[in-house]
Amino acid sequence: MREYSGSDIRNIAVVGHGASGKTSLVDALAFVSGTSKRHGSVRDGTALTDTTPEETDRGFSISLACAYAEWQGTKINFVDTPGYLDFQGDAIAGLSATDGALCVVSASAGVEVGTERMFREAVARRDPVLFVVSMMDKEHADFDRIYQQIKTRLSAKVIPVEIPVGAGSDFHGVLNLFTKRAHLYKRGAKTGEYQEADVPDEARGQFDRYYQELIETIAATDDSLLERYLEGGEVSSADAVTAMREAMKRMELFPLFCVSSELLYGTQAVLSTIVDLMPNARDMEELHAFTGAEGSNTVQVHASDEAPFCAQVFKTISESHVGDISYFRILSGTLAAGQDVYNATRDTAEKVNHLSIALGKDRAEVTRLHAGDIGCVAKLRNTHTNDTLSTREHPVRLPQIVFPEGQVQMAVHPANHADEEKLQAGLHRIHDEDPTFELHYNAETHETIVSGLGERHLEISLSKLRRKYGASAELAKPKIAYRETLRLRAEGQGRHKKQSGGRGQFGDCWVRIAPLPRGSGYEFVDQIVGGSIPRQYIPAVDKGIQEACTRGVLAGYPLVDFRVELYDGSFHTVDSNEMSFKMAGILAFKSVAPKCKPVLLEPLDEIEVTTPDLYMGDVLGDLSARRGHIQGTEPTDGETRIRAVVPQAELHDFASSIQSMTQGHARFHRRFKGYEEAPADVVQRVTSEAAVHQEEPVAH
Ligand SMILES: Nc1nc2c(ncn2[C@@H]2O[C@H](COP(=O)(O)OP(=O)(O)OP(=O)(O)O)[C@@H](O)[C@H]2O)c(=O)[nH]1
Ligand SMILES: [Mg+2]
Repeated sequence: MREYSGSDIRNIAVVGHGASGKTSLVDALAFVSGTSKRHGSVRDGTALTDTTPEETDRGFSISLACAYAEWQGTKINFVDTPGYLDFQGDAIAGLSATDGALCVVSASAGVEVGTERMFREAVARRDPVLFVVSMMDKEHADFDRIYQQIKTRLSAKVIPVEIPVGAGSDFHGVLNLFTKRAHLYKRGAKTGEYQEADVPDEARGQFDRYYQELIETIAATDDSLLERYLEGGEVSSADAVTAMREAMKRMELFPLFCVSSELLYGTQAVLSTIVDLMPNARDMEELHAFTGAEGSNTVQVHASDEAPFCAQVFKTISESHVGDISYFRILSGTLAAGQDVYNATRDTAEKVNHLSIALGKDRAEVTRLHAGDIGCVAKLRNTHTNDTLSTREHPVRLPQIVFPEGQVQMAVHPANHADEEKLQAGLHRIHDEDPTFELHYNAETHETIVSGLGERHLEISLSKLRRKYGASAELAKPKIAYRETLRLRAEGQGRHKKQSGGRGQFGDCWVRIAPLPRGSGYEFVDQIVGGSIPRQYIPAVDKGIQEACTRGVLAGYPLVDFRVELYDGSFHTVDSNEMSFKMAGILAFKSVAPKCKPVLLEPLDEIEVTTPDLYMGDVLGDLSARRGHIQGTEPTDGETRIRAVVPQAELHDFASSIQSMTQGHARFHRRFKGYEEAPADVVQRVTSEAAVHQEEPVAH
């Protein structure tokens, strides 16, 4: 393969709703370009960019994958992204690594919530977007209807550039409005071969209507073109293409195309259009990177071969027998096979032994890649998603990709105890591959908690864990970290005495226990005067109480926010020791705390839901049904932001219920707020559960 420099490279993310036909389109584009030798299919598990067992078994994409096509002297790098919300992290990573997006809309399903989300994401990043109506061969495929849907639901600036000839089983060609030429396919053929022809009679009416609209729309984006057009002059197709490319950069126009990836109709035209209309990799927006491993100064990064090398790793995937593969985009400079590089994010030296470009799971080795290109390298020692590779001489860190936050939390338990170590190591490896999969240990409930973008995300992450790292685990509802506190003050004695022949044990203390405001924690006050307890034993009493309060008196949850005053006691010159006074502290806590009117505290989260107004009533109702307190609502741009405080115990299935209630339109953030006294029915339930599980302590 020849070397491509940035001006001959296009980097394109393929985005859209789940099952809209992205993976099939990438396969078809790579095949008709001649880069890939076989026309694969998602249904048979042979598509170029759905390759892991998790993907081929289920028939949808889970992680991003790269492929490329060489077309008209240009290399087009595709990043196929998953459409399901649960795997949105990789769609974001895909957009971050590219300069433009193909937004795929199925001709039968139309605009869906994932289409909307990814379109808005691309526009927010100022990436030109080209819409492709896929599956034009399917029954009920209706190009006009999809065009209107995109226009009303996504952007009035969408404009058809290529229209279908026929639809459904009669779909047999595409008509380009710029060139006024049709590509007509032999009905039913799947070779991608076509005949070029003038506008066929059957499409004449449609052509005239759309042509008029296209030229007027383009002219309206460019003053000199508009003048010429209004004066009756001809707008050449070269001028129209140039004006459209400029308007696309300004987010003023979004061209619309149509294809059938299954039949390969319209696919060559999409390739040519990407070359003509999408920005080349050299024209990328200027970036600022931080200098060095620690530095906070920034330097400008240009996609120039002459500048120092730097690249961003937007994905790492570990493959059995190969190890980690890091996918990166070169932002500046060039990279040669065998080159030493420096990971400034982790301050580690790395060597690029096998420099490759990916075509699905196949990798072709190359000797050099230029600024703007996308490549991959196997077996870096300590490089993960979001790291910057640069050089020792010019170390920089690029701004990081911001991944969506976790929406669902589950506890994860090893299927058997022997797997515990493998499980922990494997979970960390999965996090390294997929930053939206996170884990932490909850010391209060003694559980490892994993979080992700949806239940399916967590389940599939565990299948990966089993296959790649041989660790079986199960997901469970996380235990709630209740706590206890006290309402009243009380006092009393703890006396430990043991005489069992030889030296005995003796410790005796008197304490007052009093509640403290929420969040104050624990205080110990030494009020001993006159040496009723010798100095050296006082910390032991404190220690005993701290140990005892990890298991509260109501339901065995840690008791917090109280003060202990140690005001009296007695000792024995021979039998007293630290151990005896620690025991006395434990006994004092056990006898006094129950007299202080213990209460149960439950953890609460602050939730911020943003939902289209249409669903606001349902969301408010759902939050109230979860014992949520609505703090306020704020309108934002056709949507409403609702803030509420909701007990964690009620939030377990919140993510899936809110998604189904709002058809995937709502987004939410959740963060820990604090503890509040639990209502009587919760206390009743928790204490009776604790009574049942008395043998399995919640906290040790
Ligand atoms: N008839 C027909 N079916 C298609 C076409 N393109 C895709 N399909 C089918 O539609 C389904 C979804 O296609 P995919 O390519 O997996 O869609 P995707 O957008 O990659 O889906 P996710 O990876 O889940 O986001 C598969 O069963 C494909 O075989 C097409 O042009 N014609
Ligand atoms: Mg896919």
